[in-house]
Amino acid sequence: MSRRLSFDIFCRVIDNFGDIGVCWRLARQLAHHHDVRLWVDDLHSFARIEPSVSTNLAQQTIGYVQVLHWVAHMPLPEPKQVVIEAFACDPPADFIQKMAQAGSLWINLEYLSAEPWVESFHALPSLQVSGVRKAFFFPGFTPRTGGLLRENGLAEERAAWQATPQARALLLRDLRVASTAIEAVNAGALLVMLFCYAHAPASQLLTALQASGHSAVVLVPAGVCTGLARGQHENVTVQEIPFVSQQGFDRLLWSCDLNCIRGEDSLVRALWAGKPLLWHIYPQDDDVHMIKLNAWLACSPFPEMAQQAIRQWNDANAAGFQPTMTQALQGNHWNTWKTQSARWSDTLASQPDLVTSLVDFCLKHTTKAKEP
Ligand code: TRH
Repeated sequence: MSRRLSFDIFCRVIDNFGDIGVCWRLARQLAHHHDVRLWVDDLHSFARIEPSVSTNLAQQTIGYVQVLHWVAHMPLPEPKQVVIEAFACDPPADFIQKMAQAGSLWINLEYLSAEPWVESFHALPSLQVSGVRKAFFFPGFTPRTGGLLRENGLAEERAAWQATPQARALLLRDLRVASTAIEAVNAGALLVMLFCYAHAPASQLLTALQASGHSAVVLVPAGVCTGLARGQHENVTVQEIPFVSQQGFDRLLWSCDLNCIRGEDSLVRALWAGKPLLWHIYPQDDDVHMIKLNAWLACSPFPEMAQQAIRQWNDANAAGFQPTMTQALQGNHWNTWKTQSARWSDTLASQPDLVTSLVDFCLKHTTKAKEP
């Protein structure tokens, strides 16, 4: 058992659920062995993905994580040994001064990218005016990056879940999915998760599913793709479901045959599901996101038809998406996509996970710091 460390994690919710999604997974995993305090500025977004969060408390403990509502002018406690700011979210200036006095190690957890430059920037130190030691920690898809968030025993948990089809039916029933839709899935209809941004060509996806010859049930979390009519579209049922906890979300992804996911955290979770996926990447100015998308596709083993469908799913005009996706869902294209998705999941899971790499790094750089 390695030395116990103490961590502060700062999370500022810019939009959506990815900021808190990543921080909450990180906090929960670190808290298995370490002392963790999570600062969050938006408890309402947090409560959408973690139902045990109380939105009116300044402090609360959830599992083994101490959660602070991060607001302006709050009393500032003594910093922990390691202070992680997620996505350059700027801890308060007075707190940084305290970090300098306490000798804390400061880590900026960066966004996930498969671009090749990430390997050379990962874990680089940078001297701060405050005198605090700061390092940039990059998640990534290769062993020379910080890796991906992955809990111990996740593959076993997924395998046990997938070996129990009744569990999927019960989960769908708990989410109030229509019994006719559950029966269709039990009889072999494709189960599809649709968690994307509003500009995704979702109606083209329905047409592609219709044209591919599969029956399908498409699950859409509340508030997502609000322009897409819920209900029956020929052989495809669009079923709205409520938001669920992160654990419930994982189980949904493990249960689906095709996962349309977005952002950062749900991409990683869909990779761990090992099923074909359509990534709707977070859009950035000047199409910078397409560079990120192409870098990720270049390191993926997905067949060309699937890669093209993913590019077109993200294309501003969605040109050609529907016919490509129809083909990608059929015959050898679909079978190869399924096989390669499972293989890539296993390959990525054989690499060190982000928390293991992060803790190793912190153990090396905190030997002289005070114990928690
Ligand atoms: O919600 P996202 O689009 O979030 C982000 C933010 O926009 C962020 O600013 C941006 O930088 C980043 O994307 C790239 O997508 P993401 O990252 O997949 O986060 C969604 C989280 O919500 C993830 O942790 C899974 C969780 N979730 C649940 O726990 N339950 C649910 O029912 C659903 C639908 C999602």
